[in-house]
Amino acid sequence: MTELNKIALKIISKGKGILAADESNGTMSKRLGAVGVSSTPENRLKFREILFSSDIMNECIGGVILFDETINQFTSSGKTIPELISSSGAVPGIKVDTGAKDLANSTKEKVTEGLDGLRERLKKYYQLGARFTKWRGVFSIGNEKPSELAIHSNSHALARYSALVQECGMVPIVEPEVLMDGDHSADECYNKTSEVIKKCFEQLIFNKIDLSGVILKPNMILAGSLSKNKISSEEISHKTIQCLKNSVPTEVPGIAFLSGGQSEIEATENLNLINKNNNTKFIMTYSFGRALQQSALKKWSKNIKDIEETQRIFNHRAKMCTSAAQGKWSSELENK
Ligand code: 5MM
Repeated sequence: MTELNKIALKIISKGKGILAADESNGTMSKRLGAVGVSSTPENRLKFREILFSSDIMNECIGGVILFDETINQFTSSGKTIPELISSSGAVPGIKVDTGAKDLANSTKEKVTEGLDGLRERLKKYYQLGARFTKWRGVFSIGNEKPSELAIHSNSHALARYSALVQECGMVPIVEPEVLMDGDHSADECYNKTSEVIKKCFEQLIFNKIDLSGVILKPNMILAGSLSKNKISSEEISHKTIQCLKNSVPTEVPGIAFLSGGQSEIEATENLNLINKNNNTKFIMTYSFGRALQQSALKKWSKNIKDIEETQRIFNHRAKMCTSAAQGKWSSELENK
């Protein structure tokens, strides 16, 4: 077992999942603005510190993805944020891409940037305590999209990123997100997601990546958010498993899904069925942002001094997601 494989397994084994708290300041300002809290570095830290110091971290959260601002901040008692996360038994991680920018010669498609100077930034993050990283390529479906150009450009970047991350002794999370925006069918999502994931692994293999030290963070296979032909959770689980079985090399230890705009319950129920029906060797868990934080953020915004109630809500959500990562979730458990 390689060191990288050990780190990957520590993050995703035993029903543990990943808390994606790597919202850039722009996204975090939208999230905080939507609940009427001003987006200052202090407020962003306050909310995140409440989550990272929750009781449930030890039982459910194997890794936390941070944004550059947060990995450099200190807790109220003077610890660094990576120290706080490590003290709960979770692995600190860091988002290292610098965002999705317009892809030249495409029709409004995106390419994720951040390769320039990455080797040096990675060394700094390693010293700060990070042991895994994240890079997100984003694709939309519709009007000949995603184009071959967008798929090629983003998978090439994901592979070059992964090589640099492994060189620095960290596990890369490879996140090719096919967005659910649009009126496409679940089958279109299946076809496009398969094409994107296959291309990513083709590039990862070409770049000699140790696949046992990689975590894939994909979308689930869903009909577009505006589609009139939604499919059931049971169908979502079968299509998602099939897609991954056909496109992910077996050396990859695990898959940690993004929630992508699904509600907390939808994302949990779908993950649960994916695990119940999982006939692969991949660990299937979560790397949720919104589906772990939404309710806690809403509650916190009502009274930002009420740490206990915010943590109670976050603890419950994380527990539900971990039950789902073991195929043990039920709606009764949700409402207990
Ligand atoms: C937490 O949000 C991340 C994106 O932040 P920026 O868009 O500000 O860079 C995002 O990559 C996230 O990690 C994944 O999309 C998963 O989050 P969701 O909310 O889809 O589960």
